[in-house]
Amino acid sequence: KKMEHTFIAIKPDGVQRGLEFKLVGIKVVVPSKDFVQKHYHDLKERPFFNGSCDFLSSGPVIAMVWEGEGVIRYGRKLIGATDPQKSEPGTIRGDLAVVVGRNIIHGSDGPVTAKDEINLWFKPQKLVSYTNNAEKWIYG
Ligand code: YYY
Ligand code: MG
Repeated sequence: KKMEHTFIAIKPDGVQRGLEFKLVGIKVVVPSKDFVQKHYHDLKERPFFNGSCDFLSSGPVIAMVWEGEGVIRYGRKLIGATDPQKSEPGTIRGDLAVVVGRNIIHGSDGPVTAKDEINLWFKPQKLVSYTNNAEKWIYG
């Protein structure tokens, strides 16, 4: 089979018109076990720590930084409860995952972890800073 690759880019008009929240960083990586142990360091005493680290380092991860008022809390709301069995329909985990050990997506749980996780996953110069022209309509 001849596999192809294509390059897709959201152009500036799509970026400016698209979303409530702003994507300011994105990359695809296969993180090492050592790296994800840092990511999950708060959980190192928990029985599922090793399994969660094995899983998160088992393949490509799409890592993103989103920006906006309330984005940490809203992100968690969109993602749903840790256990997909307890996530509401309409949430990402509620709709797309079944068990806690394969719950499809991560989101920082508060401002301190968000800052630490962004620092761990992204070099500051890899994040962009720009003004969305719709901001005055979104934020008033
Ligand atoms: O922030 P969140 O991902 O919703 O849950 P955490 O309590 O931070 O746990 C991180 C990760 O660990 C979770 O997404 C799946 C896994 N895990 C587990 O396998 N079993 C548990 N009882 C709790 C968490
Ligand atoms: Mg967490």
